[in-house]
Amino acid sequence: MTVLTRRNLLRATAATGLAGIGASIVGKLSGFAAAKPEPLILKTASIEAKLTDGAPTKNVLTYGEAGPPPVVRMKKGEPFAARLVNGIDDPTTIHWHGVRVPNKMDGVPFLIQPHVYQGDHFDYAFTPPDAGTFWYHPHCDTLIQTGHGLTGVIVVENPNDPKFDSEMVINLRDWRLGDDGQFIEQFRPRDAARSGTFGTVRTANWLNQPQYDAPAGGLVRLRAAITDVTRIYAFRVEGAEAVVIALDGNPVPQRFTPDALQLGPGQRLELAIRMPDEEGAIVSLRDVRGTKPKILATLRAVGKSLKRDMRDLGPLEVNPVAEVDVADAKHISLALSATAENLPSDGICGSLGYSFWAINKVPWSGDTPDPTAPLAELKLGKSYVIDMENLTPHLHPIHLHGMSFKVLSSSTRQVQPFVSDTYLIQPNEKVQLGLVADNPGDWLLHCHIIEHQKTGMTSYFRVV
Ligand SMILES: [Cu+2]
Repeated sequence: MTVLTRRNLLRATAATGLAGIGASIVGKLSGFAAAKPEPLILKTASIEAKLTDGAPTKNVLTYGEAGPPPVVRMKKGEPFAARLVNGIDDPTTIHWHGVRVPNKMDGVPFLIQPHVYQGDHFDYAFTPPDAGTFWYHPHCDTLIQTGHGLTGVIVVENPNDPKFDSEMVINLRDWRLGDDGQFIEQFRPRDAARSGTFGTVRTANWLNQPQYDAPAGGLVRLRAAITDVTRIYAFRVEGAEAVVIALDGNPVPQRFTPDALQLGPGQRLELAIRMPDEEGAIVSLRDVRGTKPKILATLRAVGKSLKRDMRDLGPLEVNPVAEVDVADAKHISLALSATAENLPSDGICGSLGYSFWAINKVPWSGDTPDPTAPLAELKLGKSYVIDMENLTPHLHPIHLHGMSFKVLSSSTRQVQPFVSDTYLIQPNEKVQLGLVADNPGDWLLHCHIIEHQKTGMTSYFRVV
């Protein structure tokens, strides 16, 4: 039996020769790349930041020199480049969550790329095929590095989008801080085995309930990303007409009012909000989940009313995601469960020292003949339907790297056929997700409650 070590895993991955770019949609688009753009420098740093009313918090991590990681802007179909420079003590990488990049740009250490150690750099370059709201974060030591701040929002612009009067980008996340405003332990095993360990301080753009100005009577495009490691939100807007126009980077087939709309870590919400006509009127974005509802951020109407109408807004352009051929699709069954095992395991890029969760009864890395084997091998260009069942009493935002899927059906609720990279599966729900395996390489599939990911709910698909 092969013993899993990080070195072995990297070697195994290199031996498959899958890291290169094949005839994928992403590859095709990036094949016509124009002039090489100047790379955006994303340098990790450990800083002090004001996150509470008390003393500044030490050992906060960011990209840049101060404040939250920048909103990274890209253009659909145009080459993008970034240089990750590692200025912190621990090794890191960048994963571009939801962006369909070539495999070698996906930022998963050991499976795909080596670690970037302190003082080193790594150049990322790709052409985003889809417009929408995405986000970026490390994919190593994820609980600590994202828990301490390394989560930024990506906006991929499309010149064909309808015109809004204002745009807001909101990065939603918590911090595990004690009364003195300093970090406390990032997780508790008993919580990791349930819905995860929650933060103690909740923020939007690293602020407690920030307020932003927006034109009275205008149309606002609000882009929110849940970059927290644990928290599931239930969104509602008060004080204005608001409709969901996109989820997880893709336009929704039918717009709807967010009425306690549940979204989990890794997911993104795009709203069109029609501001009130009266100057000074306040619109609030709320999380109404659980016993402690929270106003996340507010918008204040300013100026003379622009008198816009929600019906002025044309549709968002659909992203070029291949249509799944359901009749011809091969089915892949995935059962999400708790595991009775409680053994330390060396998962991809570190472990929390526990194993609480499993996919098809195998916690990563499980006691299988080949612990580095993929969950399934998919044929390039073929259609697949993932039949995913949640056997646990908890919700899990399951995220697939590298490819988008379409939600086909659910056993427990009416679902729109929306396109996504992250599905928040409910307890006892069975869901069918359709996809075309059009991007070659090794692609992680994992729960985005990071403690669940790190204690077994992780695996990967291989597309060849
Ligand atoms: Cu989970």
